[in-house]
Amino acid sequence: MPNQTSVHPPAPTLDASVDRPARGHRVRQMLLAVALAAPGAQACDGLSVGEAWIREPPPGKGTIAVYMRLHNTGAAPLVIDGVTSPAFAMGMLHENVRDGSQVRMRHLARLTIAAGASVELAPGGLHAMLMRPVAAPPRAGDTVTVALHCGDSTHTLAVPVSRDAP
Ligand SMILES: [Cu+2]
Repeated sequence: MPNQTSVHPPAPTLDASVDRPARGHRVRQMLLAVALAAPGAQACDGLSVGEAWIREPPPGKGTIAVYMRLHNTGAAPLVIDGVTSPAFAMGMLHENVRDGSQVRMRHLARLTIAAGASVELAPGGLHAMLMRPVAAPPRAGDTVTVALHCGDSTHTLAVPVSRDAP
């Protein structure tokens, strides 16, 4: 999938205009995850996730940003190569890139966490973005199921939605 670059608004309320093929990409990822979820295929082993939260989107907006702290407790680098949610048709990793006076979001195909290292997904920096909710967008107090993909395995967590950082 080509890099997606979009203007980042003051709050992460972007309605990303992303092409159709991304949906097929996600479906393929999910099928792969199902097909290869055999015992022994545990690329997410060692991944520890904390402090996960989702900022409540403004009324009428369906794109949400997901923040969390990722820690690789394993002895080998860990690669996260996708983010999905059953509540959204599309998800991706984004990084914020400063471009003059503007901050743009760029699609990140994979995120590598060194052995023993931590990576923060936080406002203003790296984040996961979920787009095209399949039902009404989540509100504060809801939880959203989010799956982090590590090759052919996934790490799934329930992420609370709140108006501000918890
Ligand atoms: Cu984003």
